[in-house]
Amino acid sequence: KIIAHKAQEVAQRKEQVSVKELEKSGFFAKTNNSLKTSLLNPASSGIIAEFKRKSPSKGIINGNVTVEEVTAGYVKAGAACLSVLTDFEFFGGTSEDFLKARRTNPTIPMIRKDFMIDEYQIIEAKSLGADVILLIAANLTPQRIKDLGKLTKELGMETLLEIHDEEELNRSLNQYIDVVGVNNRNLKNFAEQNVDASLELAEKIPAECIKISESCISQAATIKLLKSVGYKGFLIGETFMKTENPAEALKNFID
Ligand code: IGP
Repeated sequence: KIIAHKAQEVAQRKEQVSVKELEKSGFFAKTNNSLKTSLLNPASSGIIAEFKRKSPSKGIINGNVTVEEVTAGYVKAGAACLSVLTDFEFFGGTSEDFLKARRTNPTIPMIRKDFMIDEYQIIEAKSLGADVILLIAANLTPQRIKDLGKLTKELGMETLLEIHDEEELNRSLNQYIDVVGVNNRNLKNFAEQNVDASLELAEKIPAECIKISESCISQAATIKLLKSVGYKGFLIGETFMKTENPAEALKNFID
């Protein structure tokens, strides 16, 4: 359902803004802020802080904060990377949100968080100043993951591959994947509220892959546990966003 909607949206956008038009963006000349490099730095907090207004499972999470204040706060508090949703239908995010966050925070790695299915969206991500794009294994064939990953690399960006289980991992890994993310929240089962998926998959992911754990992280102690099994990054949205001051909430996760 999400993918059908996204395909429609992309078709519409293509008619409104041509690839030629996108390519005029000054961000094509920007050097990439590498997520990989950031996570490999031993001094990194590893925290990938997300700006998330609403979600399909929780509804409105926070409607009272601006993307500029939250992302600037995250960076100041020590985030290793920012994740900004651009999907409007399900998460209330926009390209404008991304651009505002990018302009406010020029040097930190930024993930464009959306359901990527088409080359056009990768070029669009570049035009918005993204450093990293997300490919969700559950939504894409192995060949599409390769094609989109290759283009991402050609544009100087990095690819985060999101998986839920071993089967998705085994069929989707390829030479263009920079970081592997285990999503603890299975999109088929929004109820999941633990990091068991990350703990189970830790040893299945090849040691040379940089791995991160995504979603359902609500306590600082969980980060210690995930670090002990090899995770270098921790993607957190709701736990921060549901508070009045998301950046202040992030500080409790930094030691
Ligand atoms: C953040 P949480 O539980 O901390 O809010 O999760 C992030 O992992 C989640 O928003 C997410 C997501 C996605 C959103 C992970 N993968 C794919 C949209 C699309």
